Amino acid sequence: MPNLDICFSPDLLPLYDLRGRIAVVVDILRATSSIVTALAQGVAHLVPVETLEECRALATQGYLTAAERDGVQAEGVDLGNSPFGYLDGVVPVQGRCVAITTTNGTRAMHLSRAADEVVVGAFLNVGAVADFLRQQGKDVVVVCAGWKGQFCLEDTLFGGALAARLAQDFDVTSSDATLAALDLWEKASPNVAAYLLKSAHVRRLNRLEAHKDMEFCVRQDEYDLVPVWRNGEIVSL
Ligand code: 3SL
Repeated sequence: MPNLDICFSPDLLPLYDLRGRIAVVVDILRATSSIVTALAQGVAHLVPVETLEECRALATQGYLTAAERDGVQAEGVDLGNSPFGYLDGVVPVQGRCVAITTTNGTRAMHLSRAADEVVVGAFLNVGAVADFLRQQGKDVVVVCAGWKGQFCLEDTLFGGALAARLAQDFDVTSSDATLAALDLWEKASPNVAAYLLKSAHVRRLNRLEAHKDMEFCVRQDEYDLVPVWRNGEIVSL
């Protein structure tokens, strides 16, 4: 039976061997939720880059640019990191390609490159990701983007939700990290939005008046798509 493990922070990745495994990178608030939403709204592909300079440079190749630092949209780009940037129609996104850089989410993706496959996970597509992982039958590591190396409740909850859905098909009991995430999910799942009100990131987003983003990002199974990062591009399978 394949194993499902959880890495609580990208800074812990040196302790994990991702080779031969699938990495599910998750940054519920908000990078991976925004990436899933972008693809659902018809974005052709996204290129996750590490620096603002790389992101802005891709504009010359026709890319829309999306960039966030410390929760705020960077200067001189088309979009920030809110999923509503892809939904509100202010910037038409259908058929466009997007260069994206965020404080933690795109960093976690780059640090997960050793995996056989890098999958983008969010509550918005958790069921589709679970189905994909079942089909692949490989060991999985959920890579939580966290916040500047620190543990985050919301990404851990996603790990617990995914483990709960895969409990029949994967070993979800060998890793204490997965067991902890499952326990947390059991406590929070009756009302994820209410549970997350106490989290550091929700308090941070509320200060930025982005509370509706959190309410959107905790919706489960909104989109039936599995984004994978292949050949430098995040595409929907
Ligand atoms: O760090 C990130 O990748 C972002 O998702 C953080 S924020 O939600 O835009 O503040």
